[in-house]
Amino acid sequence: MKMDSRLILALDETDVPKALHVLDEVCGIIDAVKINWPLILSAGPEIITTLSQKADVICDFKIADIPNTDRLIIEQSVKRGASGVIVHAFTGTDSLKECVSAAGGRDVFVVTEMSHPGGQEFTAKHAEEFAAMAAECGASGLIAPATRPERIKKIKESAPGLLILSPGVGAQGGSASNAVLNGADYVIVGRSIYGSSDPKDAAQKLADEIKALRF
Ligand code: 3DU
Repeated sequence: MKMDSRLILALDETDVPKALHVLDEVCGIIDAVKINWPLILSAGPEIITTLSQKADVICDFKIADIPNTDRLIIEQSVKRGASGVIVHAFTGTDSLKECVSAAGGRDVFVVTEMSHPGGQEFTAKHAEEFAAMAAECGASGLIAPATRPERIKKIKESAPGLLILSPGVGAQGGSASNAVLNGADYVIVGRSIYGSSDPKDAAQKLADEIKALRF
């Protein structure tokens, strides 16, 4: 995945023509597009291939199963054009190792502490362990909450060298700058871009905000 704007679009728009239009508008700005069940269930899995012709696609299926099922899901995602997948860590080391193996060099990003308030009830208690396990299993990176930027820093310390992708910017209340200043390598933004009346302008403003931090 390129590291240019450090912006990843979460394309949870379920109106398929609108989703395609949004991606066309912003694909020159974003580094990748992340898709989740809402768009897959609306458009069908062919959408992975369609989008992969325009941008790197990260399939956010939050895979959390036994190793064999994890492998089957990842193989199908990769076959359709995914360049990365998002998986849960609570399933344990064997599942996570199988995810990395099945991805065959594509990126595996591991959820640590989730960004919504409920993320503090369970995921926060194990986030550092999840991060260390992700590093041990050969994952590419971690998902850590832009809504709690101080936690990004802590989670990153548990797995130095792994990429940090942070959702929770905008609609969930987090700030792109705070996330990046606390260690996020990329921010993941959905509604603030695809729900905007001018998605291109919204994406450009976020890209400019991140660029102004001067790396
Ligand atoms: O809140 P937004 O509309 O910017 O979308 C955020 C996206 O990131 C959405 O697809 C959601 O499922 C995903 N995500 C989180 O928001 C928080 C997490 O901890 C993990 C994934």
